[in-house]
Amino acid sequence: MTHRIAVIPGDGIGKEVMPEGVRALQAAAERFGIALELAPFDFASCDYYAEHGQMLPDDWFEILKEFDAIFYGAVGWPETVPDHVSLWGSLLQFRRRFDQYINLRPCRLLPGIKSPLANRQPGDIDFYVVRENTEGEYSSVGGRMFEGTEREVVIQETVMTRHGTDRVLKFAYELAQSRPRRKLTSATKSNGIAITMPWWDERVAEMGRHYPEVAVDQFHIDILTANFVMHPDWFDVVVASNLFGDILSDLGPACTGTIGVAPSANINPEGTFPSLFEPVHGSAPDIAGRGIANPIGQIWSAAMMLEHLGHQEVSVAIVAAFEAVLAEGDEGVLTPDIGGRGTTEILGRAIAERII
Ligand code: GGG
Repeated sequence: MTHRIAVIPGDGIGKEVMPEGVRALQAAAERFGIALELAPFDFASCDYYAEHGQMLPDDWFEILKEFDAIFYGAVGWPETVPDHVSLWGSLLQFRRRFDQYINLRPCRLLPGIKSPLANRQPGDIDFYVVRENTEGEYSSVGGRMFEGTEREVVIQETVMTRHGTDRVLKFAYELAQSRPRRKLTSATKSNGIAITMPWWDERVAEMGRHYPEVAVDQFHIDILTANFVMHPDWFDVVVASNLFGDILSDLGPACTGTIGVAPSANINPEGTFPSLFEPVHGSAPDIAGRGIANPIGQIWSAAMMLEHLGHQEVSVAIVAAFEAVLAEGDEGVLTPDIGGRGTTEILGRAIAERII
Protein backbone atom coordinates (compact mmCIF):
# COMPACT_ATOMS: atom_id res chain seq x y z
CA MET A 1 0.00 0.00 0.00
CA THR A 2 1.32 3.41 -0.95
CA HIS A 3 0.74 6.36 1.41
CA ARG A 4 0.07 9.57 -0.48
CA ILE A 5 1.44 12.60 1.35
CA ALA A 6 1.00 16.24 0.38
CA VAL A 7 4.19 18.16 1.20
CA ILE A 8 3.73 21.90 1.80
CA PRO A 9 6.83 23.79 3.02
CA GLY A 10 5.02 27.15 3.43
CA ASP A 11 7.08 30.15 4.49
CA GLY A 12 10.35 31.20 6.07
CA ILE A 13 12.17 28.41 7.86
CA GLY A 14 9.37 26.06 6.78
CA LYS A 15 11.18 25.97 3.42
CA GLU A 16 14.46 25.10 5.19
CA VAL A 17 13.31 22.44 7.64
CA MET A 18 10.96 20.69 5.21
CA PRO A 19 13.76 19.16 3.07
CA GLU A 20 15.14 17.59 6.25
CA GLY A 21 11.70 16.27 7.20
CA VAL A 22 11.43 14.74 3.75
CA ARG A 23 14.96 13.33 3.99
CA ALA A 24 14.06 11.57 7.24
CA LEU A 25 10.79 10.30 5.78
CA GLN A 26 12.53 8.91 2.70
CA ALA A 27 15.31 7.31 4.74
CA ALA A 28 12.75 5.66 7.03
CA ALA A 29 10.61 4.51 4.10
CA GLU A 30 13.62 2.96 2.39
CA ARG A 31 14.90 1.20 5.49
CA PHE A 32 11.52 -0.17 6.53
CA GLY A 33 10.17 -0.88 3.05
CA ILE A 34 7.26 1.54 3.16
CA ALA A 35 5.90 2.96 -0.09
CA LEU A 36 5.42 6.73 0.05
CA GLU A 37 4.29 9.07 -2.69
CA LEU A 38 5.27 12.63 -1.81
CA ALA A 39 3.54 15.39 -3.75
CA PRO A 40 4.99 18.91 -3.27
CA PHE A 41 2.75 22.01 -3.34
CA ASP A 42 3.76 25.67 -3.31
CA PHE A 43 0.44 27.00 -2.02
CA ALA A 44 -0.37 27.87 1.61
CA SER A 45 2.57 30.27 1.48
CA CYS A 46 3.00 34.02 1.24
CA ASP A 47 4.96 33.57 -2.02
CA TYR A 48 1.86 31.95 -3.50
CA TYR A 49 -0.21 34.85 -2.17
CA ALA A 50 2.13 37.37 -3.85
CA GLU A 51 1.49 35.68 -7.19
CA HIS A 52 -2.19 34.78 -6.88
CA GLY A 53 -3.64 37.22 -4.34
CA GLN A 54 -4.79 34.34 -2.11
CA MET A 55 -3.06 31.71 0.01
CA LEU A 56 -4.78 28.72 -1.58
CA PRO A 57 -6.11 27.78 -5.01
CA ASP A 58 -9.90 27.64 -5.27
CA ASP A 59 -9.88 23.84 -5.55
CA TRP A 60 -7.48 23.19 -2.63
CA PHE A 61 -10.03 21.11 -0.72
CA GLU A 62 -10.63 18.79 -3.68
CA ILE A 63 -6.87 18.43 -4.23
CA LEU A 64 -5.83 17.75 -0.64
CA LYS A 65 -8.71 15.53 0.45
CA GLU A 66 -7.32 12.79 -1.79
CA PHE A 67 -4.16 12.50 0.33
CA ASP A 68 -3.57 10.24 3.32
CA ALA A 69 -1.79 13.01 5.23
CA ILE A 70 -0.50 16.55 4.87
CA PHE A 71 3.06 17.38 5.89
CA TYR A 72 3.31 21.11 6.52
CA GLY A 73 6.17 23.48 7.38
CA ALA A 74 5.26 26.94 8.66
CA VAL A 75 3.11 29.87 7.64
CA GLY A 76 3.64 33.59 7.83
CA TRP A 77 5.70 36.34 6.23
CA PRO A 78 4.40 39.55 7.79
CA GLU A 79 6.56 41.76 5.56
CA THR A 80 4.33 40.91 2.62
CA VAL A 81 1.09 39.46 4.04
CA PRO A 82 -0.50 40.34 7.40
CA ASP A 83 -0.27 37.34 9.75
CA HIS A 84 -4.02 37.02 10.23
CA VAL A 85 -4.51 36.89 6.46
CA SER A 86 -1.88 34.20 5.90
CA LEU A 87 -2.98 32.07 8.87
CA TRP A 88 -6.71 32.27 8.20
CA GLY A 89 -6.07 31.78 4.49
CA SER A 90 -4.18 28.51 4.91
CA LEU A 91 -3.54 26.51 8.10
CA LEU A 92 -6.81 27.44 9.81
CA GLN A 93 -8.73 26.48 6.66
CA PHE A 94 -7.06 23.07 6.71
CA ARG A 95 -7.84 22.53 10.41
CA ARG A 96 -11.47 23.54 10.04
CA ARG A 97 -12.45 22.08 6.68
CA PHE A 98 -10.68 18.78 7.38
CA ASP A 99 -12.15 18.78 10.91
CA GLN A 100 -8.73 18.28 12.48
CA TYR A 101 -10.19 18.98 15.88
CA ILE A 102 -7.31 17.56 17.92
CA ASN A 103 -3.99 19.35 18.02
CA LEU A 104 -1.66 16.95 19.79
CA ARG A 105 1.62 18.48 20.93
CA PRO A 106 4.14 16.37 22.85
CA CYS A 107 6.54 18.17 25.12
CA ARG A 108 9.57 16.20 26.24
CA LEU A 109 13.03 17.11 27.47
CA LEU A 110 15.34 15.31 25.07
CA PRO A 111 18.77 13.87 25.85
CA GLY A 112 21.63 16.30 25.33
CA ILE A 113 19.43 19.41 25.42
CA LYS A 114 19.77 21.66 28.40
CA SER A 115 16.53 22.91 29.89
CA PRO A 116 16.63 26.59 30.91
CA LEU A 117 14.99 25.40 34.15
CA ALA A 118 17.38 24.45 36.92
CA ASN A 119 18.21 20.79 37.56
CA ARG A 120 15.91 19.24 34.98
CA GLN A 121 16.91 15.93 33.39
CA PRO A 122 15.32 13.93 30.54
CA GLY A 123 12.34 12.18 32.08
CA ASP A 124 11.47 15.16 34.29
CA ILE A 125 9.48 16.86 31.54
CA ASP A 126 7.28 14.54 29.50
CA PHE A 127 3.73 15.56 28.80
CA TYR A 128 1.23 16.22 26.04
CA VAL A 129 -0.77 19.33 25.35
CA VAL A 130 -4.11 18.45 23.74
CA ARG A 131 -5.36 21.63 22.12
CA GLU A 132 -8.90 22.14 20.85
CA ASN A 133 -8.29 23.02 17.22
CA THR A 134 -11.40 24.21 15.39
CA GLU A 135 -13.30 26.67 17.59
CA GLY A 136 -12.91 28.50 20.93
CA GLU A 137 -11.10 31.83 20.84
CA TYR A 138 -10.12 31.25 17.19
CA SER A 139 -13.55 32.21 15.92
CA SER A 140 -14.38 34.37 12.96
CA VAL A 141 -17.50 35.65 14.72
CA GLY A 142 -17.36 39.37 15.34
CA GLY A 143 -16.65 42.58 13.53
CA ARG A 144 -15.67 46.22 13.56
CA MET A 145 -17.98 49.21 13.68
CA PHE A 146 -17.29 52.89 13.19
CA GLU A 147 -13.82 52.04 11.92
CA GLY A 148 -11.22 54.74 12.28
CA THR A 149 -13.48 57.01 14.31
CA GLU A 150 -13.57 57.91 17.99
CA ARG A 151 -16.54 55.54 18.34
CA GLU A 152 -14.66 52.53 16.97
CA VAL A 153 -15.98 49.20 18.36
CA VAL A 154 -14.32 45.81 17.89
CA ILE A 155 -15.95 42.55 18.96
CA GLN A 156 -14.78 38.94 18.63
CA GLU A 157 -16.72 36.10 20.19
CA THR A 158 -15.37 32.91 21.72
CA VAL A 159 -17.33 29.96 20.36
CA MET A 160 -17.51 26.75 22.38
CA THR A 161 -19.90 23.99 21.43
CA ARG A 162 -20.78 20.90 23.43
CA HIS A 163 -19.93 18.75 20.41
CA GLY A 164 -16.55 20.43 19.90
CA THR A 165 -15.62 20.51 23.55
CA ASP A 166 -16.70 17.00 24.49
CA ARG A 167 -14.81 15.39 21.62
CA VAL A 168 -11.50 17.02 22.57
CA LEU A 169 -12.05 16.21 26.24
CA LYS A 170 -12.81 12.58 25.36
CA PHE A 171 -9.58 12.35 23.36
CA ALA A 172 -7.60 13.86 26.25
CA TYR A 173 -9.14 11.52 28.82
CA GLU A 174 -8.46 8.50 26.60
CA LEU A 175 -4.84 9.61 26.17
CA ALA A 176 -4.42 10.15 29.92
CA GLN A 177 -5.95 6.76 30.63
CA SER A 178 -3.48 5.08 28.27
CA ARG A 179 -0.45 6.55 30.05
CA PRO A 180 1.08 5.20 33.27
CA ARG A 181 0.38 8.29 35.39
CA ARG A 182 -3.26 8.61 34.32
CA LYS A 183 -3.32 12.29 35.04
CA LEU A 184 -5.22 15.03 33.25
CA THR A 185 -4.87 18.77 33.81
CA SER A 186 -7.45 21.19 32.46
CA ALA A 187 -6.50 24.78 31.59
CA THR A 188 -9.26 27.14 32.64
CA LYS A 189 -9.88 30.77 33.57
CA SER A 190 -13.33 30.41 35.03
CA ASN A 191 -12.85 33.14 37.61
CA GLY A 192 -12.43 35.87 34.98
CA ILE A 193 -14.02 34.46 31.82
CA ALA A 194 -17.23 33.79 33.60
CA ILE A 195 -19.47 32.27 30.92
CA THR A 196 -17.50 29.97 28.64
CA MET A 197 -14.88 28.81 31.13
CA PRO A 198 -17.15 27.66 34.00
CA TRP A 199 -19.03 25.73 31.33
CA TRP A 200 -15.71 24.23 30.10
CA ASP A 201 -15.03 23.14 33.73
CA GLU A 202 -18.48 21.52 33.90
CA ARG A 203 -17.82 19.57 30.69
CA VAL A 204 -14.42 18.41 32.06
CA ALA A 205 -16.14 17.14 35.23
CA GLU A 206 -18.98 15.51 33.28
CA MET A 207 -16.62 13.69 30.90
CA GLY A 208 -14.52 12.61 33.88
CA ARG A 209 -17.41 10.48 35.13
CA HIS A 210 -16.58 8.05 32.31
CA TYR A 211 -12.91 7.87 33.32
CA PRO A 212 -12.81 7.19 37.06
CA GLU A 213 -9.18 5.99 36.87
CA VAL A 214 -7.93 9.34 35.58
CA ALA A 215 -6.91 11.87 38.25
CA VAL A 216 -8.01 15.33 37.15
CA ASP A 217 -6.91 18.74 38.28
CA GLN A 218 -7.42 22.20 36.87
CA PHE A 219 -5.53 25.45 36.98
CA HIS A 220 -6.33 28.94 35.86
CA ILE A 221 -4.20 29.66 32.83
CA ASP A 222 -2.13 32.32 34.60
CA ILE A 223 -0.87 30.06 37.39
CA LEU A 224 -0.72 27.13 34.97
CA THR A 225 1.89 28.94 32.87
CA ALA A 226 3.84 29.65 36.06
CA ASN A 227 3.64 25.99 37.04
CA PHE A 228 4.89 24.90 33.61
CA VAL A 229 8.08 26.76 34.51
CA MET A 230 8.24 25.89 38.23
CA HIS A 231 6.90 22.32 38.21
CA PRO A 232 6.85 20.86 34.68
CA ASP A 233 7.09 17.39 36.24
CA TRP A 234 3.53 17.79 37.56
CA PHE A 235 2.03 17.40 34.10
CA ASP A 236 1.10 14.36 32.06
CA VAL A 237 -1.76 15.32 29.71
CA VAL A 238 -2.93 18.93 29.60
CA VAL A 239 -6.17 19.77 27.80
CA ALA A 240 -6.87 23.32 26.74
CA SER A 241 -8.97 25.53 24.52
CA ASN A 242 -7.58 26.69 21.19
CA LEU A 243 -5.77 29.83 22.40
CA PHE A 244 -4.68 28.50 25.79
CA GLY A 245 -3.40 25.34 24.08
CA ASP A 246 -1.44 27.39 21.56
CA ILE A 247 0.28 29.35 24.32
CA LEU A 248 0.98 26.30 26.48
CA SER A 249 2.43 24.35 23.58
CA ASP A 250 5.00 27.08 22.91
CA LEU A 251 5.82 27.53 26.58
CA GLY A 252 6.19 23.79 27.26
CA PRO A 253 8.87 23.22 24.59
CA ALA A 254 10.61 26.44 25.64
CA CYS A 255 11.00 24.78 29.07
CA THR A 256 12.68 21.86 27.31
CA GLY A 257 15.34 24.15 25.84
CA THR A 258 14.01 25.08 22.39
CA ILE A 259 10.75 25.31 20.55
CA GLY A 260 12.68 24.10 17.48
CA VAL A 261 12.23 20.45 18.43
CA ALA A 262 8.49 20.54 19.12
CA PRO A 263 6.19 18.57 16.78
CA SER A 264 2.45 18.57 16.36
CA ALA A 265 -0.33 16.52 14.86
CA ASN A 266 -3.58 18.13 13.72
CA ILE A 267 -5.76 15.06 13.78
CA ASN A 268 -9.11 14.14 12.32
CA PRO A 269 -9.47 11.00 14.44
CA GLU A 270 -12.28 9.54 12.36
CA GLY A 271 -10.04 9.47 9.28
CA THR A 272 -12.74 11.09 7.15
CA PHE A 273 -10.18 13.69 6.07
CA PRO A 274 -6.38 13.80 6.02
CA SER A 275 -4.61 14.79 9.24
CA LEU A 276 -1.84 17.40 9.13
CA PHE A 277 1.59 17.24 10.74
CA GLU A 278 3.76 20.32 11.32
CA PRO A 279 6.33 21.63 13.76
CA VAL A 280 4.92 23.85 16.51
CA HIS A 281 7.21 26.72 15.49
CA GLY A 282 6.26 29.29 12.91
CA SER A 283 8.19 30.70 9.96
CA ALA A 284 10.71 32.57 12.19
CA PRO A 285 11.55 35.51 9.89
CA ASP A 286 14.34 36.51 12.30
CA ILE A 287 16.46 33.50 11.35
CA ALA A 288 14.96 32.54 7.96
CA GLY A 289 17.43 32.30 5.08
CA ARG A 290 20.43 31.50 7.28
CA GLY A 291 20.15 27.71 7.21
CA ILE A 292 20.37 27.39 10.97
CA ALA A 293 16.82 26.43 11.93
CA ASN A 294 16.48 23.27 13.98
CA PRO A 295 14.88 20.57 11.77
CA ILE A 296 13.90 18.26 14.65
CA GLY A 297 10.38 19.69 15.03
CA GLN A 298 9.75 18.84 11.38
CA ILE A 299 11.41 15.42 11.65
CA TRP A 300 9.52 14.52 14.84
CA SER A 301 6.31 15.59 13.05
CA ALA A 302 7.22 13.10 10.30
CA ALA A 303 7.48 10.43 12.99
CA MET A 304 4.02 11.36 14.31
CA MET A 305 2.66 11.17 10.77
CA LEU A 306 4.07 7.68 10.21
CA GLU A 307 2.63 6.54 13.53
CA HIS A 308 -0.75 7.94 12.48
CA LEU A 309 -0.44 5.99 9.21
CA GLY A 310 0.07 2.77 11.17
CA HIS A 311 3.87 2.53 11.29
CA GLN A 312 4.57 2.70 15.00
CA GLU A 313 7.95 0.95 14.74
CA VAL A 314 9.18 3.37 12.07
CA SER A 315 8.09 6.31 14.16
CA VAL A 316 10.04 4.91 17.12
CA ALA A 317 13.12 4.49 14.88
CA ILE A 318 13.01 8.14 13.79
CA VAL A 319 12.71 9.36 17.37
CA ALA A 320 15.57 7.04 18.41
CA ALA A 321 17.69 8.49 15.58
CA PHE A 322 17.36 12.12 16.65
CA GLU A 323 17.72 11.20 20.32
CA ALA A 324 20.99 9.39 19.49
CA VAL A 325 22.35 12.36 17.54
CA LEU A 326 21.37 14.73 20.36
CA ALA A 327 22.91 12.50 23.00
CA GLU A 328 26.23 12.47 21.10
CA GLY A 329 26.22 16.26 21.45
CA ASP A 330 28.58 17.00 18.56
CA GLU A 331 28.67 20.80 18.40
CA GLY A 332 29.56 20.69 14.73
CA VAL A 333 26.28 18.89 14.05
CA LEU A 334 23.80 20.55 16.41
CA THR A 335 22.07 23.79 15.42
CA PRO A 336 22.77 27.01 17.37
CA ASP A 337 19.50 26.92 19.35
CA ILE A 338 20.79 23.81 21.11
CA GLY A 339 24.35 24.97 21.56
CA GLY A 340 25.96 23.90 18.29
CA ARG A 341 27.53 25.42 15.19
CA GLY A 342 25.84 23.12 12.69
CA THR A 343 23.25 23.87 10.03
CA THR A 344 19.75 22.65 9.35
CA GLU A 345 21.10 20.36 6.64
CA ILE A 346 24.02 18.96 8.65
CA LEU A 347 21.73 18.03 11.54
CA GLY A 348 19.07 16.67 9.18
CA ARG A 349 21.58 14.46 7.36
CA ALA A 350 23.06 13.16 10.62
CA ILE A 351 19.58 12.14 11.80
CA ALA A 352 18.58 10.51 8.49
CA GLU A 353 21.77 8.41 8.55
CA ARG A 354 20.92 7.15 12.03
CA ILE A 355 17.48 5.82 11.14
CA ILE A 356 17.88 2.05 11.34
N1 GGG B 1 4.09 25.30 11.87
C1 GGG B 1 3.17 26.05 12.63
C2 GGG B 1 2.99 27.45 12.16
O1 GGG B 1 3.39 27.84 11.11
N2 GGG B 1 2.36 28.19 13.02
C3 GGG B 1 2.09 29.57 12.74
C4 GGG B 1 1.09 30.10 13.71
O2 GGG B 1 1.12 31.26 14.02
N3 GGG B 1 0.21 29.27 14.14
C5 GGG B 1 -0.82 29.65 15.01
C6 GGG B 1 -1.59 28.47 15.43
O3 GGG B 1 -1.11 27.35 15.38
O4 GGG B 1 -2.71 28.65 15.84
